[in-house]
Amino acid sequence: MQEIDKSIVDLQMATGDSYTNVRKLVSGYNDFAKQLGATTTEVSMGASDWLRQGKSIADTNKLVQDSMVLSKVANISSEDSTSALYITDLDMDSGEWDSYSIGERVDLDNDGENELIICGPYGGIYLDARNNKVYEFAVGEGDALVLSYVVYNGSTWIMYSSRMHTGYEAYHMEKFEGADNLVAEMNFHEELVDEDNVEGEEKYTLNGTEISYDEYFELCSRIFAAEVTTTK
Ligand SMILES: [Ca+2]
Repeated sequence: MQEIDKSIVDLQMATGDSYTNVRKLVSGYNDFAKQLGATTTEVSMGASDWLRQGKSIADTNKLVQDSMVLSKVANISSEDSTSALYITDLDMDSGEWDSYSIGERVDLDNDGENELIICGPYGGIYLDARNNKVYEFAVGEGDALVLSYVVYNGSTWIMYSSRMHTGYEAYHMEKFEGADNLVAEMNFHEELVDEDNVEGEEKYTLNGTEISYDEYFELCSRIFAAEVTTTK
């Protein structure tokens, strides 16, 4: 109870509001906290950080909810997640095509610890939590860089796909062992031999070397069968 009183004083200072109003706010956080398995103090501390940054109470409540969900899933402290700027920029669960939602936890960089997938436009964002901070591990940046991941040859690979133009598809795969340690890359693509003739012949390339259609088809079949898309 003592801790909660401290958070009330803290929130009062952040909002400049009355004890009664802040008490009401905190009992609301109590419900949030129960749903999320957090403590009311954790939630209140998050809220007072947002309020100090000049957010309204309504915005703060939304932000607290999103960042607490993130921090609980990513297992980081809520104080640190409020300093992660991208959360304020993300449109979470609005149902719009470009909104984001919390996805699976997957070991995307093969180091034995799970990263967090935020599903969203162009494959969303893959987050890595370490040293109590959240890092952007990979992000889908557009139609020419659609993010997904593949479990291939016993490891997880990040994949960027481009399928924007008729007769042209390109795939870039990256394998990490730890988020800072890129250990392998793979590039394969198909393109028109004559780019003005969309009905014409195509050529297929793997890591800079031309391969046959059969080889290309076999490679694509194996990879696409193991691909997990994270666009919602
Ligand atoms: Ca990992």
